[in-house]
Amino acid sequence: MARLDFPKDFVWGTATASYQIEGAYQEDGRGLSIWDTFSHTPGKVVNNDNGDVACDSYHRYEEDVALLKNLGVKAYRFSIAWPRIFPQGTGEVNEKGLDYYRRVVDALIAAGIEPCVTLYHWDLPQALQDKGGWANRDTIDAFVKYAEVVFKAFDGKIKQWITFNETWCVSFLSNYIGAHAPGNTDLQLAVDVAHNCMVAHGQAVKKFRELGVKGQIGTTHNLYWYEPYSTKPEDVAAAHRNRAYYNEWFMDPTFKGTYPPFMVDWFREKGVEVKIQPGDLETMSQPIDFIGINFYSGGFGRYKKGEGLFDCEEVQVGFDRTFMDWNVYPDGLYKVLSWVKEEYGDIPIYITENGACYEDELTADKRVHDVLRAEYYKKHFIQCHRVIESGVPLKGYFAWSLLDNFEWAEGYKKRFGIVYTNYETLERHPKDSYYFIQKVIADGGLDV
Ligand code: GCO
Repeated sequence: MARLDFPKDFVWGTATASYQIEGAYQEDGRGLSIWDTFSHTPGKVVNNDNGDVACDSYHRYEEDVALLKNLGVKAYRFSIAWPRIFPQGTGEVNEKGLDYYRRVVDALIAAGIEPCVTLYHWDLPQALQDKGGWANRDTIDAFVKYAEVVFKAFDGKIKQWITFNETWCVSFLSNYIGAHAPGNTDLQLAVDVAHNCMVAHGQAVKKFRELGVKGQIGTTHNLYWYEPYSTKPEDVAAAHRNRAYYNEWFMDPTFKGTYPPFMVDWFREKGVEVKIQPGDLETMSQPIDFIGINFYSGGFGRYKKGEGLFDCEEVQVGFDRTFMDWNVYPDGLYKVLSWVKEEYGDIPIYITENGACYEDELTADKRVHDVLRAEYYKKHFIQCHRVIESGVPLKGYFAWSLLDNFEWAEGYKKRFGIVYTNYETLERHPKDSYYFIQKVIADGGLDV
């Protein structure tokens, strides 16, 4: 048996997002977001579920904070719903919306937990979507205005700020694949959206510096670890394209102020151009204080003409899979974090999401023995430790998620929580994985 101790100042936390947990979708002046529209459109979400009530955290946030406190985390990552602050995306500030987050932030601070705020976790005001959404550059200005209001309202209380959550999902998943709101299927649109979001990120960072807001600012990208199935050049190239679609397409602009040229060429062959205006690349690559990485999975790819967008097919090599059908690839976490350091330097890294979906059963005595989820966490903690030992500046880890919640297009069927949500009574019940993480935090490490 070996003992793995984490650095004393390692930040343990959990994460959630506004639309996934809050509910109260029409309360206190909240405007509608693209997720209200999408989830209220029949056929878009499994079971036609929606976030009208979700976990009702809008009213039960104190219970959630108590769960966090009992878990022993140092930080909690949550997102602010833009349509609560600006119901129409721009215009008058809705103070009642800000008040809700004031209550949450104050409750966290009183419990000794550092609030980590995501400004954009996908709930774009519908009023802005009606004018073209992220494909319209006016949305960039609206975002910066919204960010400014939130920066000023919470300056000094927030340790970590994240501009965007998973720009890949905001762009390609939502505007090319069409699985998420607003549900478009247009590759040019997706590339435009990705670009505009990254410009908006950069402008928000500039505004943050200009205002002298306290705390640190960064962004969160969802990275995957794709490897070539063989050393054949065509397999290596195909797997690289697939990886770059998630990783380099977002990481290069953020850190290098460039797009990967081989991907630009690939898109151009498909008739798609990146529309860069003067100054954009410099704006996108504003220095940031840390990078947030959401990591769930990875895999192996090989060349196959006509397969997907990149002539790359995924090869099954016998990974365990979660209930989302995602490969469990803890080694991939080690590899991707090592790659980030190698490719982008010594930027402090936070895993802003990692976790797993499994089928859970609530026992008569209100327990959930989620052995597979606890094991998933353990395997990934081991890789976190290993990567820190190797010299990668990994500073913290946020488990996705504190509680079962609205899993976007998958509705409520897919549970990611370390706390079970009973959607009928809205009661919360900590699962075994919660107690596992609680012990790791209390012990400052784990025995393996
Ligand atoms: C994402 C989002 C989360 C998801 C989680 C599980 O990564 O897609 O940030 O909101 O719920 O990742 O799919």
